[in-house]
Amino acid sequence: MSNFQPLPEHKFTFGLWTVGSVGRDPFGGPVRDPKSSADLVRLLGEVGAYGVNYHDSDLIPVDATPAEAAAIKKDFRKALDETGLVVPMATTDLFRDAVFKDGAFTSNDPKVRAYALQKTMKAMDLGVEFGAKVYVFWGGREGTESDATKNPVEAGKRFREALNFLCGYAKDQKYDLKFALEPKPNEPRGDIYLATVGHALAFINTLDHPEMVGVNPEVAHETMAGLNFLHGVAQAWDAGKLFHIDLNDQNPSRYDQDFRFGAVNPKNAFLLVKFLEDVKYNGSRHFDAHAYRTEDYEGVKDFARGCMRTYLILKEKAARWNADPDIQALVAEINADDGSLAPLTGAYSTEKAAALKSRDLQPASLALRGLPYERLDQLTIEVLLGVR
Ligand code: GLT
Ligand code: MN
Ligand code: MN
Repeated sequence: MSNFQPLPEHKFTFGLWTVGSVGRDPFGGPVRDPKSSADLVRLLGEVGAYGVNYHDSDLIPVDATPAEAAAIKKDFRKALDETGLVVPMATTDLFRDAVFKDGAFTSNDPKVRAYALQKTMKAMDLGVEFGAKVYVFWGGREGTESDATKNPVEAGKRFREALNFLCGYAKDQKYDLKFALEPKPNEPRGDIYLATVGHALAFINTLDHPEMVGVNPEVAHETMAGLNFLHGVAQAWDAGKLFHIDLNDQNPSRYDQDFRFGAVNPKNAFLLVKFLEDVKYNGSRHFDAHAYRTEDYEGVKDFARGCMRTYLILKEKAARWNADPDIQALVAEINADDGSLAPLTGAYSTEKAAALKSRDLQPASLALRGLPYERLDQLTIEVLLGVR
C-alpha cells in the first residue's frame, strides 16, 4: 500500500488565497495573521504541494510601489527556488475592489470595463513572468441582483468582447497561455452570468478563438447549483475543454463553503477522482478550498495535507475498483453487446434507416431484463468503506 505521499507527478496545487485565507467571513474578521506570499510558498512546500497559483493582488497589493513590488517578487522567486514549487495558473482579482461592485467585463460603465481589461493584461504579464500556462477567469462580480439593472444579452456581448480582446493580447505577446472560464451560479452577486459548466461551454463556441478557451469547473459551484459535478466535468472533457479543475467540497443549498476535498461527499469525490484518473487528465489538481475558520496555521497544514491525502486514497480505491473481478464482471454484464444491431446503427445511411425502421426490436422483452445496479453500487460503497 502506498503511503499517500504527494509527489510532483500528482500536480497538486493551491492558490495563495486558499492557504493564505485569514478566515474572514461576512460576519467576522480575521482569525489568523496574514502570511507573506513567500511564507505561504514555504508552507505549501512543507506539506508537499507541487504548485501555487495566485491572483495579481494576492502577490502584489494594488497600492504597492514599484520598489515594493520588485521586493515581493524577489522573495517569492526565492521561495519557489527553495521549495521547487511551480506556478501553473494565474488569475485576476476582478471582484475585491469597490470599482468592480457592478462587475468588471460586464459592468454598465465602459470605463470600468476598460480598467478591467487593463488590470487583466497586467495580471497576465505577472502570471507569465512566473511560468503560468493556464489563465483563469472567475467572474464573481459579473452578474446582477436585479435584472432591471443590466441587459443580459448586452452583458454576454461585453464578456465576449473582453475575452476576444484578451485572447488577442495573449497572441500578440506570444504567451503560451490557455484561458479557463470558471462558472458559478451566485455569490457574491445575486446571480452570476455563465452560471454553470454548460453555460460556459456553449459561450466558448461564440468566441473569436475558441481553441484558446476552456473551463475550470469547481465542485462547490456546480453543487451550489444543484447539479451533478461529474456530468459537467465529463462533458467538458469530451469537448476537449477541461483545462483546469477546482477541487473542494460543498453541502448543497448552502453558502459557498469551499471545504476540504472529499469532506462532505466522499462517494462523489471518489467517482470524480476515478474519472480524472481513468481518462488520464493531466492538468493541475487545484484545491480551491479553505481551512475551517477554527484553525490556526497548523490546522491550515492539516487541511492542505488532507486534500491531497484524500485524493490519493481515492485514487488507490479507484485502482482497486478497476481491478475487482466481481465489479468488472458486473461492468461487463451491464455493457454486454452481442453486436447483432451494429449493422443497423452507428453512422447514418439511408439503407440502415430503412432496415432499422422495419425491424421488430421487441421492446417488451428488452424491458424485462434486470440491471444489477444495486449490486454494483453496493460493491462501490464497500470499496470505499474499505472492506474490499
Ligand atoms: C475566489 C473564488 C474561487 C475562484 C478564485 C479565482 S477566487 O476565491 O471563490 O472559486 O476560483 O478567482
Ligand atoms: Mn468556491
Ligand atoms: Mn474556484
